[in-house]
Amino acid sequence: MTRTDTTLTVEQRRSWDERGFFRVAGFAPRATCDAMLARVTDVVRDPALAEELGVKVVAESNKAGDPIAADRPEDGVSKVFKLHRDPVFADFAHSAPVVDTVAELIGPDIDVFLSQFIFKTPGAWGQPWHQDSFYFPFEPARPVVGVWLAVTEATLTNGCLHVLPASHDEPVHTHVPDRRPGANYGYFEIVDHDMATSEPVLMEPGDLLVFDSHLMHCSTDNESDGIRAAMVYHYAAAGTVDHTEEYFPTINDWVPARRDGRPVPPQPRSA
Ligand SMILES: O=C(O)CCC(=O)C(=O)O
Repeated sequence: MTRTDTTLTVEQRRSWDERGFFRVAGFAPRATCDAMLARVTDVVRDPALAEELGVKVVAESNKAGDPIAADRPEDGVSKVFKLHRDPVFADFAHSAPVVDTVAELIGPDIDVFLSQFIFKTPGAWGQPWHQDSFYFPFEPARPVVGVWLAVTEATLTNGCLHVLPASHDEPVHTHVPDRRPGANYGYFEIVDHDMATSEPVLMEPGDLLVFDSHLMHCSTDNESDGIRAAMVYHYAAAGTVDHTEEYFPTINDWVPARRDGRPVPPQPRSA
């Protein structure tokens, strides 16, 4: 389902160390991306299925006043969280190419603790500049690794990611609530740092961005007439202590992903 060469290249390692991220072109086949989009669409169209899976569906605030067709509720959805126990998403999250790559950056035993499908339909807001570790009050605090799979192409027009190379060396900055009135759930932004040297990350379906949780990144609004979808997972070391509940209701769900040098097979939600 995915590429099988997981040892980091010299260039990937250098980019990770010096810039805080690397991109893997053609990591997953188009069929994997299409299966994810089809499955998450089924989930948001079926509230009973969404409840059974225990996912969290978040509305797109910038389309709050728009008419959304009853048979296309996904047009009004921003993100769907907690998908990583569903087989379509778990198969990817636990696959050897993914967990072996992430293990090179964290250590041999890792858990996947967060997943989100981002619809980014036409008119949807981008996510302002932030560091993912702002959301992760963990012990140890790092390393935490995000993997961002392009489900569709990501372009300057449809709201690709932008990253600030080398910002993974920054501490976690103060984040203020997204200043747009009625901003999307969970959107906070960094306003005390110069982002002038940022770079867009243009992606084709199946490309993967692997990034450090201190890397400053954002995405722009979708100004195109097509969807810009992505599936994002986060991983940390097994045994990490998660203090999120002490600050806000958690959407984290810790699942062993790799032990003893091997992927841990996906576990059903009731396990
Ligand atoms: O894909 C996007 O639009 C934003 C995603 C993002 O910033 C994140 O996953 O932390």
